[in-house]
Amino acid sequence: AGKIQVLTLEEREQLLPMLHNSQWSEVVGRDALYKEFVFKDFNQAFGFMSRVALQAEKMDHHPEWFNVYNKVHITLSTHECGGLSKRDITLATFIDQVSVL
Ligand code: H2B
Repeated sequence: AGKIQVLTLEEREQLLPMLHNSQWSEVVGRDALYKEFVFKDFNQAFGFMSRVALQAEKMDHHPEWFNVYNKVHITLSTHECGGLSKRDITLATFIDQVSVL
């Protein structure tokens, strides 16, 4: 089990455009991804958060997030390497999948 590595330029060029297409933006002044989700109500938002939470625990990779009623704001970054790693890409992709269930 090696250290988690920050994404290379080649990996960024390959992986980030598809996340930008699904509304993930790059945080200014920090190597991180950010997206805002809006659900019908709190029940839908919290159901989504529960699915993300179980996956995050499984991956040992946890989102920074903020919730008010039907809104969930999520920032993804890897503290261990001080920036974006493959884990952030994997978690972002999972989050997009469960956000449209
Ligand atoms: N989540 C995120 N987003 N980045 C990390 O570097 C990280 C994490 N590290 N969850 C994990 C937990 C680490 O603190 C534990 C001890 O494995």
